[in-house]
Amino acid sequence: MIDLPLTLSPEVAEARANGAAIVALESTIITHGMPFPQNVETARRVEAEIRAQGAVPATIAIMDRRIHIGLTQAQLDDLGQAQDVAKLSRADLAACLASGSIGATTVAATMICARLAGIQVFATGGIGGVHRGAETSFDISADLRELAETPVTVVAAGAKAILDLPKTLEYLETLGVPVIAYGQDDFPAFWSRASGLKAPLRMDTPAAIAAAHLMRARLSLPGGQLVANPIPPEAEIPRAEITPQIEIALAEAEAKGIAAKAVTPFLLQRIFELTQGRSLTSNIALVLNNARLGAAIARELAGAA
Ligand code: PSU
Ligand code: MN
Repeated sequence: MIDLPLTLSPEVAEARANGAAIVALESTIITHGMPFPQNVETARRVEAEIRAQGAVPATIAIMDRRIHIGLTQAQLDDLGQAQDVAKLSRADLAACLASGSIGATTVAATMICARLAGIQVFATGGIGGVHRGAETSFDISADLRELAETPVTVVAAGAKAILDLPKTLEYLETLGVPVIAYGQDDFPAFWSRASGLKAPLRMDTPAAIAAAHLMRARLSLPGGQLVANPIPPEAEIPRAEITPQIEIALAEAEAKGIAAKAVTPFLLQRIFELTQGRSLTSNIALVLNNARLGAAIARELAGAA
């Protein structure tokens, strides 16, 4: 057997042994996606929500040359306040583990770690995608290719409207990634329920999503599924209201020459400031909503196993 550098929390280890429902969670949203202390508070609330729904949360981060699957309260607190934590995607994961530094996992790296730990469902806020201007910058998130490679069902609120959503959908189609809108036809746009773009697939129940996940495995199709779960109506910022703030943030990023890994955190932070915190309130609501759906899908998969 290969000796993997995996450390499962006692709760996750027990759930694994019992075949119980587990939902993976990323840590970049904690270190780079939200300010302290809302980041740690949200991480705790998301874990509590998953437990309340009858599943076990597994927040993933890199510490002490190990992939930690399930963090203690103290580890979450440390991560939420630590400075200069590396943002890890597929390209950085092994180097971070080998060097012994602390790392937060993006959607791509969390999918890799979840698969290694035998976890099939992962809930987050939004995935990375094709950035606006990608035709010159070539900025396309590694999250997209990971969805094509690694068999984990990812629940997100669509892709952030800071991205080029039509190109993101085209690229996912090229990669053969199922994009499933949950309970509506429109592909959701993170802070807003509607993007004006129809998602390629629509499913209305966790059972349908779990069945499709299992069928992909039976067909030996590599890659996962993207479940795009619209933000709850009471928490959404309608597209017309958020669009001007997005445009300002994008123009600033361009003027400052922000590139590569810094783009997404910069835009999230600026939109937080420009909306006087409203984008963060929405972000928290949609992550909790995704955690609930992720737990329901994980329960279906556990029942089917
Ligand atoms: N969505 C959020 N907050 C975040 C991210 C997404 O609401 O912090 C993070 C995720 O970890 C995602 C990453 O994988 O941003 C994408 O970064 P990039 O665009 O550099 O690939
Ligand atoms: Mn990028």
